[in-house]
Amino acid sequence: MTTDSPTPQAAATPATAAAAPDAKTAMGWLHTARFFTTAAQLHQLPPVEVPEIAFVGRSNAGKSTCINTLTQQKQLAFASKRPGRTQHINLFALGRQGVTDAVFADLPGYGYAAVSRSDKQRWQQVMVNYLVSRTSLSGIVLLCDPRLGLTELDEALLEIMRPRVEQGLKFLVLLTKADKLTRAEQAKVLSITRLQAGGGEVRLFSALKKQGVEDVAQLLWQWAHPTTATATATATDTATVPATSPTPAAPAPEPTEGGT
Ligand SMILES: Nc1nc2c(ncn2[C@@H]2O[C@H](COP(=O)(O)OP(=O)(O)OP(=O)(O)O)[C@@H](O)[C@H]2O)c(=O)[nH]1
Ligand SMILES: [Mg+2]
Repeated sequence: MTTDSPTPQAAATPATAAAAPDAKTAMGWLHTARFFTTAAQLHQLPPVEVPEIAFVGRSNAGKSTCINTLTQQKQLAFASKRPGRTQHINLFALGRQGVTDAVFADLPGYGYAAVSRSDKQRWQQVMVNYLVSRTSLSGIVLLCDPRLGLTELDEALLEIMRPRVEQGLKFLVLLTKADKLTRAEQAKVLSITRLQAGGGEVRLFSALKKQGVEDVAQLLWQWAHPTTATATATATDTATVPATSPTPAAPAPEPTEGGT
């Protein structure tokens, strides 16, 4: 059912996780992702009634590329070698047969040196407001370039999120661009980040080598379907999403070996 005036659902209600679907089901579900809306300000975002999962992290960490890889779509989110490419909160709707059962949010990155101080402060405020007050937010994927590790800004974000995580908000640290590391380096950074994440979920991911994709797909499916035991979307868990969606204006390149 699609409602005209959706009421945001209570955020982070602890719920029993559904059994993991097989990788094919999870990947098929992710492939249903379509552009929903874009906004520069939090108040411009429409409320949604379904679980919303935000992709956050430093600029250039690989957030947009990760969304494109998970959804198996080359141009859904804007990805670029140039840091600071994503400048709005972009929402994508997921769900079979046009019935939305989850929303992904691609957020602009932080820590991009070339942005003016006032722009940085304005954006950080938008992001903090979003993370603290977005009622539909039910999961966060914090993307991190493992060559940098969790930086001060990432730690600050973890601190801001702590109260909501304690209330049941799902949380995953994704170590991107794993193809840039040797196996030994991967193992080392995984164990260090696990300690830093305080027992939270941590995974290695490579858009280039498709490493970790199915595993993350299954985890996100579980996040989005906390109370259902099957892969079928429930009729009541819907957001108001246009039947047809505008397409992003600019193409997004595939990750390349040259990507930083
Ligand atoms: N080698 C490699 N490069 C990657 C991978 N993921 C992303 N990249 C590259 O990293 C660069 C930045 O990727 P984006 O997805 O635009 O990063 P972002 O986090 O969305 O950046 P902002 O929008 O600026 O916050 C691009 O050149 C990508 O091709 C990966 O898994 N492996
Ligand atoms: Mg981006």
